[in-house]
This record gives sequence, C-alpha cells and structure tokens, in this order.
Amino acid sequence: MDKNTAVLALIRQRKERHALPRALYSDPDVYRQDLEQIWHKEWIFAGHTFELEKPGQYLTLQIGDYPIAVVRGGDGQVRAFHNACRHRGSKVCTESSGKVAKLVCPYHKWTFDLDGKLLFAGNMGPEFNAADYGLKPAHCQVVNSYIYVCVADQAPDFTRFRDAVSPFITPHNLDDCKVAFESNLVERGNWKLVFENNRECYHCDGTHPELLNSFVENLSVAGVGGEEDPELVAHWNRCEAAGLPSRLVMDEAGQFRMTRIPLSAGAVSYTMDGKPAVAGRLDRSGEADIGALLYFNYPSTWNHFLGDHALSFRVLPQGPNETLVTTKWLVPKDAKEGIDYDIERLTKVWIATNDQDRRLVENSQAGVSSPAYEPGPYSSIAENGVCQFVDWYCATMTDRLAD
Ligand code: 3BY
Ligand code: FES
Ligand code: FE
Repeated sequence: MDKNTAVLALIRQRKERHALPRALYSDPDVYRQDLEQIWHKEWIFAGHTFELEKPGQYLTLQIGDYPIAVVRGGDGQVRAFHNACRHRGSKVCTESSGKVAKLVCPYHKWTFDLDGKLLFAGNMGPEFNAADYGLKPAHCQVVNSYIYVCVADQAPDFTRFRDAVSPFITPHNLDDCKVAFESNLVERGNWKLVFENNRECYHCDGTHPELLNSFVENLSVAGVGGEEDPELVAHWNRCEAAGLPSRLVMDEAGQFRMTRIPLSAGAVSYTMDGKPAVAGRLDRSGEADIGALLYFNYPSTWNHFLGDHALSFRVLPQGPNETLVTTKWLVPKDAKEGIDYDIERLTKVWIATNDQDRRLVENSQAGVSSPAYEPGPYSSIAENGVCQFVDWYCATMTDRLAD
C-alpha cells in the first residue's frame, strides 16, 4: 500500500461521530499528508494589514514546509514571497517582523526590492540576468485587515469566503486598529487536537474559570446551529437591528462559520469583571452589549470580536506533535496604553484560557498516542462543533487523496 492509500485507509476507519484513530494524530506520514493536502493548498491566515502600516514593514511565518515573508511594498501593496533567496536559498527575512528599506539576504547580500525584484547581486559576472532571479511570489489576499497566503501553484477560490465574512467584520472597524499585545504559545499537540479543543465548550466548566466570567457555556453556541435557541435568536435580532450581521452562516463545505453570541448577563468583554477592557469602541453599532462575533476558517484561524476589542488566533503546525498558536489582542488605533487600556487587564482572561487549553491539548496528545487509546463517541449535545471540524477534515482529505 502506498503512503496516500494508507492515510486514506486510516480516515476511512474512523467511526462516524467518533474521535479520530491514533495514527491521524501522531504518525509522520499522516502529518506529511496534512501538509500536502491541506496546509500547502488552503488559504492560511498570516497576520493583519495594520501590522504592516509602512512600506518595508514585513512579517514572516512558516506554512508547513514553506517559509513566507509578507511585505508592504513602496506602492502600498501587501505581497507574500517565498522567503528563500534565489541565490543559494537562505532565508532573506530572518526575524518574525521588522522594517527594511530593501530585502537584503544575510548570506551574500543579494538585494531585492520590496516588490521582490532583484536589484543587486555582487560579482555574478556579465552573463547573469538579475531579472530572472526575483523572489518567488505566493498568493496573497486581504479581507478586512486579514492577510491570507496560499503556497499552492493554483490557489483555491477566495471570493466565497471574502463575500461571506466581510459583512460580519466590516462594522468592527478592523482597519482602524492596532495590536496591543501578542502571545506565541507552542503546544505539544497535533494541530487537529488544537482545533478540536477550540470547537467545543464541553471542557469549559471546570477548566476556564476566568473565561466563564463572561463566556456562557451555551452548548449550542460552540456548535453548529442556534435557530432552536430563543436567547440566541433574540440576540441576533437585536444586533441585526443595530446593523451588525449576526445570524449564523456556515460554509457549504464546512470550512468557515460566523455567528454572534451573547455573553453572560451584564458582561460585555473578556475581563475578570466582564466590564470593558478598553475605553472606546471598535464597532460602529452604538449598542453597548453586542456579545461576541465568532469566526473560524479552517485550518488556520478562529476569532472573537467584542465591542471594545477583538482577538485573532492563528494556528500553524510545526510537526506531528507541535503547533504554534499566536494570539493578537486588537484595540482601536488611537487607544493609549496605560490610559485607555491596561495590558494586564486586557490580556488576563485569554492568557489564562490559552494556557489551560494548551494543557488540555498536551494531555490529549499523550493519551491518543497510547497503543491502548480507542476513539470514543462525541456528545450529541456538546460536541457538534468538534464533529463538524473532524468531518470537514476527513471529507477534505478523502476528496484529495482519492483523486
Ligand atoms: O475558544 C473559542 O474560541 C471558543 C470560545 C471559548 C471556548 N471555545 C468554544
Ligand atoms: Fe542569498 Fe547567497 S543565499 S545571497
Ligand atoms: Fe478551552
């Protein structure tokens, strides 16, 4: 059996509404297929346009096998490049972010313009044609400040996602904000365990005391529906009347979903007392209590938008058992630290929550790696979201591996 067929067989082994078989969380051949069939093919969330305000600002990330640099050009355009020098392959941008006049490779100083063109290469002789050695571009799209990158030769359609997500985010003034704080957490667990854990709140009670000051453990919320929940429907109606798209939209293929949820009574933000963390508003509704807009886009991001701030989460696999989770706390651009917000108050809940989730993921990785592990059943009440994620993963992989 070749490796693709073996991975396909594992996916076909999965019992409906059950967790995945052990090898899918730990086997290096499966991880390779996850990269080739998903991470190297899909649009991956890289960062925000407001992190690259000025020409020459860049950020870097690793999408599976591909180091990527995202750069704001002299013409104001944001572009993604393969961060591999066209000489002997060195990374050109070696920091996680920075600002440069030109992109200079640290090895032999080949110098590229901000649009990727090779401007200078010393001692290459008269035959050398610099025009042949520009940095290779990767696909790059922006929707409401979210920069997405795709390393495939042919990127999948982006329009469907853009058209669906944009009306939800537009009223949140994302173009007018900044990163107040960023955390980078390496979780010793497979990327699928990270996303599965995010797609349920079955674990919230008993794990997330800080988050539960404002997050309601409404079992249908983290899931896939909502029309049957009168409180949720009332919240959608009130927010929509104030101009905020809120009603759940689920992608046909199950890859992305938006929905706006109410927080617990009296709470408007993810703080210890439920009160705002930031003076000033990110959204333009004029409503004090808009709850939280949630959006995920598999495989790389989930997000929360509140009235006073927003949180973006980026998931990047680093190995079969290792995942980088980057969290950014977004506040209005003109908000002043120490006056309009306090970093410790702003970040306390999700720093604690992320760390608690990290531990859950690491415990799961340890358990599912045991030869004695047997996939158990999902709760039909509290784990519909996890099931939805795993179904999307299995359907996507089956489709591509069976081709
Ligand atoms: O982490 C999330 O985005 C959601 C909200 C809290 C727990 N989880 C279901
Ligand atoms: Fe970049 Fe030589 S590898 S200049
Ligand atoms: Fe959690």
